[in-house]
Amino acid sequence: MVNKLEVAWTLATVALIAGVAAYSTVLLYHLDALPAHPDEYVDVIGHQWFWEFCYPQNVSKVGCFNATYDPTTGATTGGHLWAAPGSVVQVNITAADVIHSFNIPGLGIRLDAIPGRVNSIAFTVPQVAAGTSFLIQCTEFCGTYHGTMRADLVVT
Ligand SMILES: [Cu+2]
Repeated sequence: MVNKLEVAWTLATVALIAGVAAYSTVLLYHLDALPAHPDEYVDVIGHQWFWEFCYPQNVSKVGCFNATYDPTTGATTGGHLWAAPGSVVQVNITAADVIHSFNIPGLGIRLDAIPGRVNSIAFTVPQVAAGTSFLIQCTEFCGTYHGTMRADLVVT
């Protein structure tokens, strides 16, 4: 004999799980969606052991820039990921040699840099004063000098 209460709580559980699954699927789709017209495209290439930033569509920053981190002074020189406050930036991330991971902890951005593949993510630069910088750190162990694979997102 079928207990009506058992049928009811089974159906309620199935409905609850189906609802959470549907909501999560839609949310994940929107989280991965890239903006149609970001303000800036930046190609990010991970190397052992530095980050390279290229600005393919920015006439004022043509070319590629390597970030050089000096662990004795803690300073990063050379190239930066430059972006204007409030701008929407799409970064297209790859690697030249081994797997790296592009991470901006201050903005909650993290995406793997994989040779032969381009991973893209977009974010909005916070409305902060010009000159403010956010640490960029490789978070995938990539060899001897992985710990020095740092750069800065510099708000211009
Ligand atoms: Cu690394």
